[in-house]
Amino acid sequence: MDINNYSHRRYNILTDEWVLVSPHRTKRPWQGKKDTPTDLPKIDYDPNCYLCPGNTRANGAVNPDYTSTFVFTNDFAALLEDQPEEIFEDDMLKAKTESGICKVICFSPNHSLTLPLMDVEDIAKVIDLWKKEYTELGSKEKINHVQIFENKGAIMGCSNPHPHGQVWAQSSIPEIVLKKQEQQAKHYTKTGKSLLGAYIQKEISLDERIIARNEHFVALVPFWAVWPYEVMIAPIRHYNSIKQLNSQETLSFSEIIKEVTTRYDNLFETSFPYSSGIHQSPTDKEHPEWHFHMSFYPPLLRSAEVKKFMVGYEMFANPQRDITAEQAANTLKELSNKHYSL
Ligand code: H2U
Repeated sequence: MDINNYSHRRYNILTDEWVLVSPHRTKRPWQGKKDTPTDLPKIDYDPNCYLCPGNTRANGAVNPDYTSTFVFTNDFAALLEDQPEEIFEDDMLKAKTESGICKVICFSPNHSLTLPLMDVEDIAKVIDLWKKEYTELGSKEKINHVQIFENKGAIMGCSNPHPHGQVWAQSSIPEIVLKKQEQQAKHYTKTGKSLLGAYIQKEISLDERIIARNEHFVALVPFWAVWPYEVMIAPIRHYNSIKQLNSQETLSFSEIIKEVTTRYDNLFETSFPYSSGIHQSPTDKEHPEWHFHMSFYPPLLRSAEVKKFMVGYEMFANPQRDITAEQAANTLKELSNKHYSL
């Protein structure tokens, strides 16, 4: 039976959630909103950019003349360090204080670059900084989880095209991470093996959704993908966190990030927007069940101007997609690995 001949639901083994898939809807006409496509910034240095080297940030702090990566504590942090541990409870009203540290990471001093346009060695330096922040923040007494992420493109709420990402470290383990932890722990307790590791082996044997692969990593459109061109990058070996990557594996991670983001840009010949994030072991204790992975959630659907909206049924009931994960994987796989602008 070809499941794609039917409207159907697919199960996400990592979150224990379902996505509704409607392959027959891909032909429906579109007369809705068009966004202006994102153009690549053309200047290496912007005197008005608060992330460029030597410039003054919104709160008056001055960036150093950095030549590689640069990290600083977010001047408008969503989480504050060392909050008192207080619980507020009034019948059914409940709240708790939450301590945390938010940082901004500049990937490069060059304002005009994005990950697909950076050298593999320079992306590796970003990964090394992610490792350092994960390790240092995670070792703090009040920090139990470190979320690394990037918002790319104005359409994703990114405030500035200068290549950068963020790190939010906090005392609680966030909801989505907890769901993934529970599913992985169930499998690990039963089999002594990684749930994601088993899934990756299945995907390698089927070869229907894999878009890139190297010695240490695979990149694939997950069977249960929600966003049209959602991609997951995962190490083939069962690593709980990015901390375990040696220098060769870090380069492999860097290569596959460059490959995925290059294919993304080539899809609609635009600087492809997305939110990406790394899910990995929380830092409260050892988590042998965790298999780290990096997910990319891009909003674009059928051109640089037409994005998918998570509205209506998706807001009230369940995520839904039209093009199948296999169609998306085929499209991404067939694109060139050389950036369209070069
Ligand atoms: P985006 O990645 O979503 O663009 O966010 C950039 C972050 O940079 C944002 O969280 C911070 C904002 O608080 N920021 C500073 O810390 N200093 C500044 O001078 C401007 C922006």
